[in-house]
Amino acid sequence: MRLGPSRLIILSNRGPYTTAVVRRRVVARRSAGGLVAALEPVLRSQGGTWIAWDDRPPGRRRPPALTDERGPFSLRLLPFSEAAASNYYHGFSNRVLWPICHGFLDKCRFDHVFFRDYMRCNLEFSRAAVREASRRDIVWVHDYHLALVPGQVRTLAPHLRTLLFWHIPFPPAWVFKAMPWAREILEGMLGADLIGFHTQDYVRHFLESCRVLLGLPVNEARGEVQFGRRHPRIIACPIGADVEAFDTLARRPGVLLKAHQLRKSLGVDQIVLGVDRLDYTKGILERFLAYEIFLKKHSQNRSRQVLVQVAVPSRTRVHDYALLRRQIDETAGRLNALYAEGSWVPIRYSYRSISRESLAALYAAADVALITPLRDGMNLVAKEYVASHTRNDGVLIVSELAGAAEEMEEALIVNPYDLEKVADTLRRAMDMTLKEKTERMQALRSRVLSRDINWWVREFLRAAGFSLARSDVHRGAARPAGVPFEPAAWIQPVGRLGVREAN
Ligand code: ADQ
Repeated sequence: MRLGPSRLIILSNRGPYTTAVVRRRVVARRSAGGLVAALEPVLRSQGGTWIAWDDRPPGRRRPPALTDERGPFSLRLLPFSEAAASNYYHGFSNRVLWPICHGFLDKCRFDHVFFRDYMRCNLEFSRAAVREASRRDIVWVHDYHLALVPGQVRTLAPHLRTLLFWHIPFPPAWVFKAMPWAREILEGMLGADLIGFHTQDYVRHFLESCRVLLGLPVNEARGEVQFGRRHPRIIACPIGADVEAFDTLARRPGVLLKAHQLRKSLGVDQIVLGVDRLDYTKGILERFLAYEIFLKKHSQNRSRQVLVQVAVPSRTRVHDYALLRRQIDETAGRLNALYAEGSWVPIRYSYRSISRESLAALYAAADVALITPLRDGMNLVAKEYVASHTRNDGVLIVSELAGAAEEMEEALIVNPYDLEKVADTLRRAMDMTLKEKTERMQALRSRVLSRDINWWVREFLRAAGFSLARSDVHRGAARPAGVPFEPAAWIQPVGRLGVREAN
């Protein structure tokens, strides 16, 4: 079966475009994420709607939600009041579901007002989906911000086919159970016909939660839950990176030149790289401490390497994130003050979002990628690093607590809490022979390249009973993100625009 006449109704917290002021006009630009790059072409070929939260800060002359009625698909941005949005997003999404799913119970704040507004905002999404979808359409819900949507859509329009993909980990039942609304969340998710996670472990945890918390019969072998008269299917479908984009960029002369200049300006033998959203789950602080152990152990050749860490601002309004930012700043400062020699400093740390071109140049320039999250659903940076090493050089060190580790056995796998071991593994990566590096990277590349973001879209829809021709998904790294996107269709009056953060 092909997708046929079905249109796609995509729901995600953040929309696929950001807005910017160009010559006093608001112009939409495509967001940098791989998800948008993969889904946009499918939406274009099938038609449909992307529904997201209108997270632009309120302003006196705020334009109505951007919509492109003339294009092959439209965009609906849902405005919420500031208080509701804050409880839904900063509150329940980021201070309840995010920490509990990553196993950080101490970071959770179980506030009933958060859940009340989460339910309300989810209901706005659900109503918008039901308004947009015709009987034949597919509603595809993304991530933990919208866990109640599948159940709400099923109540409002039982005939609609709903799919859910959960981008973060799903914790063991005894952890999930600590959340006072665990049962409501599970029931909401079970409104979907198909639920996807990155790994088989998360599938097992979810099934276990359905059995333990809801008392439902589950069939682990078939990945099925019996929920009333329905049998929602639960599968593992690991997301891939936007490989074509990074592979293409990393071969571009301009990007290679940038990588070369970077290496020259840093003036070291080896560059170790960390790239993350600034989040406590990413283990940046622990990485710095492991690097300090490395510096102490190998004091004779210290200035031969540098750790380049780029952190993109994220959730800056949440107190824990502001605190973490300060701790990371202070630790980088302390290490640089303590271990600097002449003009050499051990850590080059920057706190900003960078373009994909610069990211590809950094990946290409780095001898070692040190990807050590304390817990991560997948981690696309690890896959992007591999996609950018077109000459099969470079060493990947990856945390065993990231979903990515399951598919990357040729990487050097570490426990990010074991700082001594991380430091020793870094030494091992630096001393690795070219032959071993090449063999490992070749194996990693063949897997990362074949299971890219387009594979993931096809695979997930196939599991839902639809098939997509390869030509229906994105081909080529065609349009770099950030280039104005069909400006004529998108120009709106100027509103007050804020600085965007990641996720
Ligand atoms: P994230 O937690 O955001 O995603 P990740 O998968 O690593 O984590 O994706 C981060 C993305 O941001 C990458 O595509 C990377 O290129 C980009 N990025 C990181 N730092 C950047 C910087 N300084 N400037 C610009 N871009 C930067 C969530 C889950 C993950 C899961 C993904 C996809 O937490 O576990 O892999 O969704 O499902």
